[in-house]
Amino acid sequence: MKNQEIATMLREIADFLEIQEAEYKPRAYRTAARNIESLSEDIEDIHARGELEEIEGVGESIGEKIAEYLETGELEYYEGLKADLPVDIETITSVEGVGPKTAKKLYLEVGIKTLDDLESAAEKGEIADLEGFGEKSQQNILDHIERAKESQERMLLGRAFPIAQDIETRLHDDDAFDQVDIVGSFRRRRPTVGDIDILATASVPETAMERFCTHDDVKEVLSRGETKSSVVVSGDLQMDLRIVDGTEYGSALVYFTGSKDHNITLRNWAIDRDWKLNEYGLFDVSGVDTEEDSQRAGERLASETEADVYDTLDLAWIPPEIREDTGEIDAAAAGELPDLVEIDDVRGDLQLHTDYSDGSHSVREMAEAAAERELEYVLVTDHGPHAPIPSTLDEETFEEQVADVEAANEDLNITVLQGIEAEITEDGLELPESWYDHCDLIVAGMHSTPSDPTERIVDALVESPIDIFAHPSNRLINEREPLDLDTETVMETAAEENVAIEINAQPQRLDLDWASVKEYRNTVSYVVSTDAHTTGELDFMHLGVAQARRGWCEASNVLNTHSLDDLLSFFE
Ligand code: DGT
Ligand code: CA
Ligand code: CA
Ligand code: ZN
Repeated sequence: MKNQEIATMLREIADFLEIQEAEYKPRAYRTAARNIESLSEDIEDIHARGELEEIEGVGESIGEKIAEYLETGELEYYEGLKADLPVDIETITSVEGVGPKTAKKLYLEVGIKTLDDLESAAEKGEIADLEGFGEKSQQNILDHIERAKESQERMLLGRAFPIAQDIETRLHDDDAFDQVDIVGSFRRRRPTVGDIDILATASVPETAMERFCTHDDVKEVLSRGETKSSVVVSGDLQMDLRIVDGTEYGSALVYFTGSKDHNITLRNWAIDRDWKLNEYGLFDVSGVDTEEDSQRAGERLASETEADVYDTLDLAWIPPEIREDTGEIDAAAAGELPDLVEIDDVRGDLQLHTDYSDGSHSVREMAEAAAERELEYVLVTDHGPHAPIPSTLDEETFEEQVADVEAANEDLNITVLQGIEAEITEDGLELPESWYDHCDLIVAGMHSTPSDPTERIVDALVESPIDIFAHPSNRLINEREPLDLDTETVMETAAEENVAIEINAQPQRLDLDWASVKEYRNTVSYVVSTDAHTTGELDFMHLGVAQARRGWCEASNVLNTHSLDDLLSFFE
């Protein structure tokens, strides 16, 4: 699947166009990239049907470029832009504070092409001397370069998802493979993944390996062996495949799912019982000479299924999302594992944007798409005044939206609630008084980085009629640090003020982060919201639910698993 690869290319084109000060075009390319990234379908299949231009945000011009790239493996227009400015633009602009225009200047004046060039120039003090830069911006670059480097190594879960799922489906459908599972951090749904680990069984492992390593999507084979191979696929994602014996599949699943810390604690749990646990099985080694170093020494107690392994260890089966060694093994022993929330428990989505602010679709289109996903209610939350984005609601457009929402409620099979994503400013929400009457619920978020974020947020929670506090830390994974918040104070205030805390499902947010979700799950109530800006992004819900699961949440911890009446009565 080349969706991610194409989205990245379109973003680079947008950067180049921004440097040329092209109007509108950069935004058009970014919107197209965003829509392509959230497609669940393979863009090559869409192209095969001749339907590229039916993708939202893809018109004739972008459509033709995608077609050229898919058909020839290259896009002349893009190659031309790169030849004019031979800079690794996406990587350099991933440093917080470095935009496309800065990147151009750094290239023209210092010859910086790569992240490494940028780092060594900053270390040598060459950047401070440039006009318009100075010591402070040089230090800023140094401060943020580490994060940018890490972001090259770890892909967002939501970006890796379609790529990984596509490969999993392909291997499942391939006769050469029997069982196939994605394991590692992907199975645990960590917010970012270093690589994708795949575990499989196959009657003829050589044939399975051959199929895996020679597929069209493989860009590079890093290593190839009889039972283990590593490749890099389209989108620059590394994939490891391990083929194991079917009789040892369960213990291999446990081992390669991890986390490493979970495995260590589990292995010690086995050792305490005179057993040995490894990727080959669970063995009773009480009668075995300690000098014997065979991995399979002793009497095999379990290994075929994961359930067998945990069961034999006298543990309940532990969902992969909570295998992080934060108390799950003791809970499994005591029969006290949480009954984790599931995607099918979710009945509504409480943050989404429309074309009244920075979304791509109308109120009606978003509501219809939510109804197709069997949701019972949605809250429309376009950006209110003072949000630092180009298009926000004003008195006129808000009135229009209220009318649209009413009209949608007349004939759609879903309840559309009127909301807003209000900006938390120095002076609270600053909304026109009449808007409060029109809104069923008010979502508030902060999209700035003041020096006193906790104070501002706490004041707003206390003084304004906020129902849901959105993406609390305002982090962008791999891009922007979280706010320096006193999270405990914010959570306690939210609880006192009856404000729900959002778990935002956007791949780059996943905010509130899962560790805090776990810590405060008995203090506050959560909502999981997609913050969708397109109809396709409504499918991000599963990413948010996965983070709620990592935070040990049951359905009762998540308000949008409730019926509409129960949800609204919480906020009364
Ligand atoms: P990643 O790829 O950095 O996002 O994280 P993981 O968790 O997928 O780690 P990875 O790909 O290095 O290894 C996959 C799994 O294999 C890992 O979750 C647990 C297991 N594993 C790897 N190395 C070790 C180890 O040294 N000790 C133990 N007990 N397990 C390991
Ligand atoms: Ca991995
Ligand atoms: Ca790996
Ligand atoms: Zn927002």
